Amino acid sequence: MHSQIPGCAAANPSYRSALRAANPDTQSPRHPDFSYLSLKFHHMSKIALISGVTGQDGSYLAELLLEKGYTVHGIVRRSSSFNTGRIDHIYLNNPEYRDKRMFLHYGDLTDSSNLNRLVEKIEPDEIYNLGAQSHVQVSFEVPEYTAEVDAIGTLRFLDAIRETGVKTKFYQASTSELYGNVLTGDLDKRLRRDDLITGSPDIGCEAALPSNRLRSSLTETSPFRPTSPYAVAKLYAYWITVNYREAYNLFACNGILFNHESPRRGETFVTRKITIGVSRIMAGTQERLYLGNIHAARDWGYTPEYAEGMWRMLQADKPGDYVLATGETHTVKEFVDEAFAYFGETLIWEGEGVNETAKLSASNKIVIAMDPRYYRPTDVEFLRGDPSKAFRDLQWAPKVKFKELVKIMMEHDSGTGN
Ligand code: NAP
Ligand code: F7E
Repeated sequence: MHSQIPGCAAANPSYRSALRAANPDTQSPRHPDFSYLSLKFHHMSKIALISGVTGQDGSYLAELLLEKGYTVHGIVRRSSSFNTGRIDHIYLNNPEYRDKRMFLHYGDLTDSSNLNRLVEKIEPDEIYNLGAQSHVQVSFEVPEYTAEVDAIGTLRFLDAIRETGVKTKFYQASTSELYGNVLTGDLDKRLRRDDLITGSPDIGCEAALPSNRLRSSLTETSPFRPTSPYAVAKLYAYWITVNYREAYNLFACNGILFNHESPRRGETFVTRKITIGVSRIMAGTQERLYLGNIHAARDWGYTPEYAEGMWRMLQADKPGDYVLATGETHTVKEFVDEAFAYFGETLIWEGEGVNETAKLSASNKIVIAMDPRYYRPTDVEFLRGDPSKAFRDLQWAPKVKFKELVKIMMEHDSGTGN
């Protein structure tokens, strides 16, 4: 048990100063009296600061950066229960990294002075702003809080960089939710569908993508039309990042990431809810899985590949905004079918709307039903991204597609993987 995160060191002086103290070739440290920082593992490696390090993306990104030799600082929210489960393997249980190349700090995106202090003391080379109230349906319940964290939290971070004058690069976790329903085009008559079809499949990434689908995919130049408090908050964050790049010459990038999933995905997001639910149904420990809008379609990718894309954005010559997506889209219903197919089961779907159900063809047992609680006031019906720009500029292309993704998650959640 620990009541405080080991290594949490708000009162400590600048980490970079400490590194300089250890290296006579660099400037003298401003604060030579650091106390706990072990320099053994510091070779003037790059320093990254990650908000949302305890989340799905933050945990994979931290792993990736540590593998690349970075020193990683993560911001952790105070919680009454442990919330570091996704990073315990690289922090709590890893003496090679813990408080040597990985440090955790209490903090919150609602607290400007905390962010200022962390940026000033850590002087990171790269900041990844992944922290957010990230659940779209929950944002309808807590819209003001979502705006505080997701929109103004981003401004707070950017302003901390400006105020402290720390030279750093900034990654903003933008989202395909910004587009809303522009591809289906039924929410706003001013948008002409033809104008939205801007995919360009002819720049060389056909091998990595299902090229026949790219013509109706969303790119960096497609218009935004957010349809939830979450998406509206992220729209502010997107534009304030662009504005700080232009106004203050900041190296700031928006990663417009389409849905990405993994065994570490939060359990209330639909993919993980399905892989856990189907595993339990097949193990006989759960009767039925209740879902909402199963006709919604998403472009689902594999999170570790997207973490690599985030990093690549900050290594580019110039800052920019990039779509990361697979170019392949499937409905929630198809995800359910594929999850049962992992066990060799097929489903028979019957009914419509809230009365739609699915039964196992072998036993006739109803295993899927709808629950109106999971319908959203407004939902995004169809998303498909075109990552051609990321392929061209960053040589980023996703390898894991839908079927492989479902398999990875099913193996994990059913305990049948290696
Ligand atoms: P996630 O698993 O929900 O993680 C969110 C992280 O933000 C957690 O570490 C959470 O801390 C932290 N957080 C929440 N409120 C905070 C606050 N007030 N101050 C500081 N930290 C706070 O989300 P994810 O899937 O990793 O997504 C990472 C980022 O990418 C988010 O900004 C999300 O909106 C965005 N995004 C995600 C996707 C996707 O498909 N996953 C796609 C596009 C964009 P706790 O662990 O304590 O809750
Ligand atoms: O919903 C439908 C739901 O909650 C996907 C976040 O990471 O990706 C994520 O947002 C779809 C929606 O993800 C259930 O209505 C049906 O149409 O898994 P989700 P999301 O809303 O797409 C984007 C890119 C982000 O930026 C977000 O941070 O599935 N759906 N039945 C359901 N969704 C949930 N959660 N639960 C259901 O029972």
